[in-house]
Amino acid sequence: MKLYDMKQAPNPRRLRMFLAEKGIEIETVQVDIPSGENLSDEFKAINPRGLLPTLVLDDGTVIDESVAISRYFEQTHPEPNLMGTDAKSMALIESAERHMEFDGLLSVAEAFRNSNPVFANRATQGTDGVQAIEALVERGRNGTARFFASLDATLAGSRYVAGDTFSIADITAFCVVDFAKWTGMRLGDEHPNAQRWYAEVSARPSAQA
Ligand SMILES: N[C@@H](CCC(=O)N[C@@H](CS)C(=O)NCC(=O)O)C(=O)O
Repeated sequence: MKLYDMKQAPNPRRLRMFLAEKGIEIETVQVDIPSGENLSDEFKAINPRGLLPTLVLDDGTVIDESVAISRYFEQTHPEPNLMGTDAKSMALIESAERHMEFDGLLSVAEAFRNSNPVFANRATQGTDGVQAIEALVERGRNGTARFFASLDATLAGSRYVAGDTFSIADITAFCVVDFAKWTGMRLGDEHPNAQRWYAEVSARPSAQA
């Protein structure tokens, strides 16, 4: 089994955190996104979408999408549970995870991709020749600010993002908050609940993965 990874990138990071929580160690191959290694013929022969993380099983099966790969490992290594144990908790965790991804990760990515000169001609992940659009930087930053506010509101009522139990939704949210720093955006004094949660998640060994 082999995991194609990039140490600094947010989606591979959330998968590494997930694996670290479960104590799973697998061989990783670093693929350099800024230099375009993920767009090379060699990598696209493995994953034509050019995206990380990508997992290749021993039988040659290729799985991409961090949540799908996480689902695979949730099945093979059920403990500790990170994706729910029954119909209700599984649905609530998946709902929260999607909120973190669609409201948070996509907003930060929009601000980041359209402002970083490295990606001026690669504004869409996994492709070449897509021009950045300056107006999307502000839209992404506004979305990030809304995400911070809603994360804080969620965490006013619960210890973790999807209730009382640490889950994949916390991993996504945590990686989004750190990714936002690349755009100069951070949780502030107006987000005390998110700050309390962030300090707690930062102290988990998996935060170093
Ligand atoms: N929805 C995908 C997103 C994967 C993704 O966008 N990965 C980024 C790294 S964070 C990537 O591979 N970017 C390649 C590029 O920028 O060309 C997932 O959850 O795995």
